[in-house]
Amino acid sequence: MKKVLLISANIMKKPYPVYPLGLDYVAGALRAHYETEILDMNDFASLETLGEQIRGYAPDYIGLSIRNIDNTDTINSRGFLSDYQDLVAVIRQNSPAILILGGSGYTIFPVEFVRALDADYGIAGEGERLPALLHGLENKTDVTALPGIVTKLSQTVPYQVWDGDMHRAFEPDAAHVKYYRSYGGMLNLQTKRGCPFRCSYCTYPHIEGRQMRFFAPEEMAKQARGLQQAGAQYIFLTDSAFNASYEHSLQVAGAFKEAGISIPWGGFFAPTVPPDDYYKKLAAAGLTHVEFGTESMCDTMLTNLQKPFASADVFQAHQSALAAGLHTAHYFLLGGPGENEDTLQDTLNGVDQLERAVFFFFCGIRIYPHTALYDTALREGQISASQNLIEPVFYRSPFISDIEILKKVEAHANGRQNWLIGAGESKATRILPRLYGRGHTGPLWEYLIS
Ligand code: B12
Ligand code: SF4
Repeated sequence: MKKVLLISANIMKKPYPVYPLGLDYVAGALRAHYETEILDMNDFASLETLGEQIRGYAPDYIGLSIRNIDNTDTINSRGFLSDYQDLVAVIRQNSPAILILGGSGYTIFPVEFVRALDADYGIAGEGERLPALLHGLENKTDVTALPGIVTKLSQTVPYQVWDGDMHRAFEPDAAHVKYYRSYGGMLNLQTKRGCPFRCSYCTYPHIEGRQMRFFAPEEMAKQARGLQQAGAQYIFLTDSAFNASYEHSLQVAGAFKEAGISIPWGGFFAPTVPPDDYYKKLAAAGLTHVEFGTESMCDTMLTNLQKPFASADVFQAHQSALAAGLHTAHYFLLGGPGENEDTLQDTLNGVDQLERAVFFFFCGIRIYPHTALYDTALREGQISASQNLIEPVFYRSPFISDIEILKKVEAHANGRQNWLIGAGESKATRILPRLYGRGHTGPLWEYLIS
């Protein structure tokens, strides 16, 4: 059997290290025909140790997973391209294997990354296509005819969501699983792919597709049990918006309850008006943390950002989550098209009315290709069509600067510790390692709610 080494390149540890779930799916797709191993850069002290591991395994192919491109923070913006270039240099020094890129971040800039990292191939979108690429290479067929395949000569990428089987290969004894167990104990799980909404700045529908593809609730409960037995202390559901289907999310919660999942879990939610007792039912099945992608409390801005709800809906969703006894957080994206002093003030006033929650404020919205915001920025001359956006570029509202937004939010927050501005890195850096060190588990932002 030929050998595939799958490497997760992500070493970002904030807000906490993230288990490389995508590679479990890639390994699941390869398992029948290839010997496969996963190496996680979070679990390596140095690039030298990585070199030794690569030589020892002697793979025929190396799949490199690129999750993050940058930290998406206007205040302390940091891109990771040069780190990935260093990593690829070590891979190339230690192996003649064919190098293939993939991952969620990669999918946003597939052609740019293959060139910048001098990789042999890339797969934009789902890695379940990797076996088809490898078969094609082995049988010397034209692999560029496959959807999502990128070479150094590609100009554009024919993209299509995967409609075949999807299997997660989770190895409870793998070295990297131990790493996450020892650092916060958080593992993750995906209950569906795709987001049907059209928020103007968001890459998720491009990465995962617009049509929701659901995993069977019983299969999800089985996976959750596997994670629990492997020592997970908390499960993050990585769905773009877990409640994008109220029906399916309730079925998943029901299956968790039935399967006796006893560890807490959480995920991203859209603050749309929930059906009666929705959050109570989820809480009864173990949901503890709700992270709302709220973005603004001003209706004009919610419309401009093409959000599928209004500020009145946010209040209802919030109250309903609180009534269910859940820890609640809201994320805000400030500085989008049309943001000005008044819209910002509306948001700040609205946030004041959301009790007992944590608020994460991002000032300035990252511009990504394949989004409506990209088209707006292009029209307004903020970017050019030929511009490479791997190095982060943020949308600037013509009516208020990021600095003014930041100052206004900071003044309004007035030191309240549940208002995290920017990526909230300094507060998180101070607090999180201490809490994890004392054996606390999960996302832990609830400790900021006074
Ligand atoms: C869930 C999530 C989070 C959660 C993770 C919680 C957890 N414990 O898992 C939280 C909230 C913590 C989070 C944090 C951050 N996130 Co985030 N997150 C996501 C999200 C929504 C899903 C990722 C996921 O797990 N998907 C499910 C798995 C199954 O899919 P996958 O990993 O994409 O893998 C598939 C394919 O990509 C492919 N594939 C993957 N690897 C490989 C390798 C090869 C060789 C091949 C061929 C294919 C392949 O095949 C897989 C199966 O189909 C994505 C957006 C999205 N919809 O993808 C953003 C996303 C990854 N996040 C992003 C960012 C920026 C961040 C933060 C930096 C934000 C911040 N400033 O704090 C942090 C970084 C955290 C860290 N330590 O790394 C960006 C990355 C792009 C960028 N600009 O860098 C994304 C893409 C969102 C966006 N803005 O576009 N995130
Ligand atoms: S912001 Fe959330 S709800 Fe909107 S398109 Fe993105 S994932 Fe979907």
